[in-house]
Amino acid sequence: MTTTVEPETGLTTEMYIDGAWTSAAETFDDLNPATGRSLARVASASAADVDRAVAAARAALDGAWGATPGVARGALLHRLADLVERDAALLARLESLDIGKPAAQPAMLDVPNTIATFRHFAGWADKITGQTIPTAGYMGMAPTHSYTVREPVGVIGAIIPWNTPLMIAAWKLGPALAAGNTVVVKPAEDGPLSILHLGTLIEEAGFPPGTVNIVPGLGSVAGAALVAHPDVDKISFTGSPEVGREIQKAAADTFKRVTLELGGKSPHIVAEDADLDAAINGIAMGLLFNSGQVCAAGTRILVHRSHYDTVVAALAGAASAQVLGDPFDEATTMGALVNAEQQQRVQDYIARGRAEGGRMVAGDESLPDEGFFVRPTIFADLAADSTLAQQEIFGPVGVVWPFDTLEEAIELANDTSYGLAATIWTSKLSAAHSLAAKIRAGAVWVNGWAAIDPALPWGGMKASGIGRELGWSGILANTEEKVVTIVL
Ligand code: TXE
Repeated sequence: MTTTVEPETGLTTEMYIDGAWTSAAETFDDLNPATGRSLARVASASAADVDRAVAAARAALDGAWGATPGVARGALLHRLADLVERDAALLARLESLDIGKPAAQPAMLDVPNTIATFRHFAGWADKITGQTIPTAGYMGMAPTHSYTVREPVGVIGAIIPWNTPLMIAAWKLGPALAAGNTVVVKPAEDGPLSILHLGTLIEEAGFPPGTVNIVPGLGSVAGAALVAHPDVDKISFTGSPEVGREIQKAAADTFKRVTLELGGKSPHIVAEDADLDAAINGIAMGLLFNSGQVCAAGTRILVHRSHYDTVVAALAGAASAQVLGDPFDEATTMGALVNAEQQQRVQDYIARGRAEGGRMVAGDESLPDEGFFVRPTIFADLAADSTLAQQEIFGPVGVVWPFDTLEEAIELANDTSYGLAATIWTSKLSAAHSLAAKIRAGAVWVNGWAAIDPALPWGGMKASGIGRELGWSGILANTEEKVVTIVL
């Protein structure tokens, strides 16, 4: 099979600092995952470029943006949402080109969710309130009138992964800007293009220069410079646990606030009374969407023994039916992985699954001649402590187990270092609530996978990260609380 995606002309590839598009001394190659060929040479920000971006962000905070009232910040976020809506087709195309997603996926999720996120946080911008707190005047102290205010944290470094770049950039920009912060965005090496186009829309919307700066570049250079920078107040990071751990350690030197979203190994529990067709569809989607490169991918599939053979066979069928190829070919249902390293990493995991005694019920079929593809792969009969059962693969690979009792299902579901999300398939309300209470995960979905919404808090327990994004929790994470006490 040959792919038809060709390099584009007219892509935005420079840095956006202090309201101006600027070239960098060095560039890096952004590859097209469907072909393995270069898509664009993109500016690679140096530590000095990051310095300029942080200085611009600080100046905007102390200047025009800091003086912009909530209602005006909300209006700008709405204007940005309008512009994303206007350029929806282009942004979706950029996401498919850069990440390899089948064209229908960014049009269905990434772009609409980005618009919804900016609109949701536009609504919060003039509604960020504190509390009035009664005090008792203990120990002979004078009574006081005390109240809290929520102030912006300051300059926020937003470090973005490549799996859903535009949407995750919006998840960090929306609450940060609504709350009055300024932001320096560091897109991932493999997914800068949609965020750079978003930069042109931020400029067009009329945010004051320096409010949002975008510094594409290498994690070890631009990312590390942002994390170490003494004038950055907070890092909001989505990526691997390894880098998340390094960020938290480095942030300690300057007492930066951190929000970390570090992926997962999320379970599905299919109870005896589940609607099996809905469960099978949801599980297949949770495994195959974005080629499994989803932090909440449901890769640990726990099925009541009475349905085990049916679910294993149905998932094997769904995996084998996937058509891999050019994201712009309408027949394509699954794209490539983002780069050669991810492809190799996932292939190594599959080899490990076989070596550890897994029964491979789907996978191993032919691949397109070029591009970073991996066939969706399902394993049955692997031990619960096997590598594939425990480690985040970030590819279209699922492991299925039977269980006999819900207690056993909970134990298996929680038997992972991660705790981002879990999905329960049951028609019993009481089972849904009692399972939801016992699962250690930041999000529990019942009878639907990945029911995300900008109004709902997002983040993980255990190794899945620290802190929450989105909704009111996103506003809390982007503000500092100050108490003002007037002695009466
Ligand atoms: O992530 P990295 P990678 C997981 C997933 C995947 C694995 C590796 O399992 O297979 O991580 O992916 C920037 N200081 N997730 O290597 O390196 C980097 O430039 C500051 C899960 O791509 O963590 C990019 O912008 N920044 C995840 C971002 O961090 C640094 C999504 C993420 O890259 C840096 C992505 C440094 N020292 C991967 N090093 C999820 N939670 O959904 C790198 N970066």
